[in-house]
Amino acid sequence: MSFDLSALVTASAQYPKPPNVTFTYGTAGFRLQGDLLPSVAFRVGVLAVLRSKKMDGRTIGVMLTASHNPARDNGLKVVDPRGEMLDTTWEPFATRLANANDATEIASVMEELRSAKTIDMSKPAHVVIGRDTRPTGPALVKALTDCLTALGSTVTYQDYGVLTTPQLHYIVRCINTHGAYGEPTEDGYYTKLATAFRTLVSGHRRLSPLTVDCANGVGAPKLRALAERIGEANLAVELVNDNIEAADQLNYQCGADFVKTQQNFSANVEGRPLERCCALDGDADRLVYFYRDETDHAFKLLDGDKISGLAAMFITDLTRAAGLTDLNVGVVQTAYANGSSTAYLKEVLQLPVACVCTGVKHLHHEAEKFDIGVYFEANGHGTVLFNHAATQALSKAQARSPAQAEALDQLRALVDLVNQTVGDAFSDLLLVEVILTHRQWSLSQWDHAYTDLPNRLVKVVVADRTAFRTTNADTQLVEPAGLQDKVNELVAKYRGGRAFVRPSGTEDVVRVYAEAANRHECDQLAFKLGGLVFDLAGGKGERPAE
Ligand code: G16
Repeated sequence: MSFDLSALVTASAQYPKPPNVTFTYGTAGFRLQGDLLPSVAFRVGVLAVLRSKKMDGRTIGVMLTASHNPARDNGLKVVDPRGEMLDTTWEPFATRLANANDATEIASVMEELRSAKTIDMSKPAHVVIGRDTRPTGPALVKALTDCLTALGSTVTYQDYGVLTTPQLHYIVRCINTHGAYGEPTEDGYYTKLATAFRTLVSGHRRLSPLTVDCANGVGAPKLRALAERIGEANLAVELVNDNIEAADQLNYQCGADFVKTQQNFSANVEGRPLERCCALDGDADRLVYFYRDETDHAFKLLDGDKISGLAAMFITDLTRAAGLTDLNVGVVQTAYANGSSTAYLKEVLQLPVACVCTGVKHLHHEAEKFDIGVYFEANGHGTVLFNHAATQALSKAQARSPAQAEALDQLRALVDLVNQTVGDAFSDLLLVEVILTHRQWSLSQWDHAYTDLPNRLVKVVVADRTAFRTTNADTQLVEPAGLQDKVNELVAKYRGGRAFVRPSGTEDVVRVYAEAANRHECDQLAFKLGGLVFDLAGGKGERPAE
C-alpha cells in the first residue's frame, strides 16, 4: 500500500462505527439519520479514492444528500467518472467498508478490494465533493476530507460546497472530459443550460410564469441563479418554498415527493386558475408538474411518466423532421410507471419501452442501449441520453430544407440542454418549458395525451424490510415465501388491477403500489395489500387503512 497506515489509524479513531447499526449501499447510496453517518462518510473516502485509482486517477464525486427524505436524514452517493452512479459491482465493497469497525478492518477490506479489482495503489486519486443544505452536511464533509487527507499525497480533492446533486454529476463529467462536456464549475453549468434554452425558445411566444416549489432545499438558490442567467424575458419563474434557513422545513409538506405521493398541492401553492406549477425535491434531481383543473377544480399531476411521454413525443417528431429516422429512440421505465403511460408510448408513439428495477442507476444503463434513450421514473427522476451514434449523426447531418435545418439545430441544442449524467430537475424543467413553448400548450393540453389509471402508493413499516426480495424488475416478490401468491389473489379481485410490493432502498419501509380501473377500487386494493404486508411481516406503527 502506498499510504501511511498509521495516519489512517489515527484519523479513523475519531470516526468509530456506531454499534448496532448495519449500513447498506442502497438505491442511491447510503441513507440514514445524519448523525449516524460520520463513520460512513470517512469510509466512503476510502472507496472513492480506490475507485479513482482504479480509473487511472480520473475524478470521482461524492454527493452528500438525502434527497426527498426529512431534514434529520442525510446520505452519501459516489459518482463515477462519466457522471453516472457508482458501478454496481463496487456496491458490496462500499457496504463492507461502511460496516468496518476500525482501522484494521478498513485496511483489510481495502486490501480485498485492491486485489479483487487489481488496483495500482501508486496511481493518483482525485475526489470532488458537493452537499445539499442539510445541517449535518458540514460534519460529514469534515469526516470525508479527514479520510482523504489521511490517505496520503497521491490523493487530492476539491470541496465545491453546496450544490444540487445533478450539478456535482455534471462537474465530474466536465473534469474527466477536460471541458468537452462543459466548464467544470457551477457557473459553467448555468451558462451551458441557459445558452441552450435561449436558443431553443428563440422566435417563440413565451409562456405564462411558472410557480416552482423548491422543497425548501438547495434548488431554491440554485434555480434563482440559473433563472437570472436565462433572463426573465425568456423564463419567468416564481419560487415558493425557498426557505433554506429553517432546516426542519426541508421537504416538509412540499417538494416533488410530497406532491407525487400525496397527489395534492404542496404548502404555499394554491393552484390558482391557469397557474402552472411544478415541484423539485430536496436535492433538485426530481421534477413533477401539477395544476388545478379548470372544469372540476381537482388537483392534476403531471409526473415523470408524463414528462417522459412529452419528451419522447417531441424528440421523435424532431428526429423525423431532421431526416434522422435511422436513429432508434426508446424509453425506459420502472414498475411504478402508470399503465396508461406505457400504452401511450407503445401504441400512440410506437416506441420500444423497457422496464427495469427502481433506481436511476438501472434506468440509465438500459437507456444507453438506444441511440436516443428517454428514461424517467414516475417520481420525476430522469433524463435523455444521446449516444455516440446519435451525436455523430447530428454533427454530420446536412439539411436539405430550411425545416430540416431548424429541426437539426433544435436537436443539437437539446443535447446541451439535457444533463446527460443523471436526472436533473433544472434541465428537465427547461426541457418541458421548451416543448410547451414550441407547442404553445397549457398544462391541461399536455395532460390530454392520455389519462392516468388511478394509482396509490402506500408505505408500510415492518420489522425487517431486508426480508423482502423481488424479481422481474421489482414486479414480483420472491421472499417472504408465499406472499406473492397472496398478492396475486387480491389483485385478481379488482378490475384493471395491478400491484407490487418492494422494499425501499432509501427509507426503512416497504412500498406497496396499486393501480385499478377506478379510484375507489385502487385505494381499496392498495390499502388491503398494505394491511396484508403489515400483518404478515410484523408491521410497526399504524396499520395502513383507507
Ligand atoms: C432515489 C433514486 C431513485 C429512486 C428513489 C426511491 O431517489 O435515485 O432512482 O426512485 O430513490 O427509491 P426507493 O423506492 O428504493 O426508496 P432520490 O431522489 O431519493 O435520490
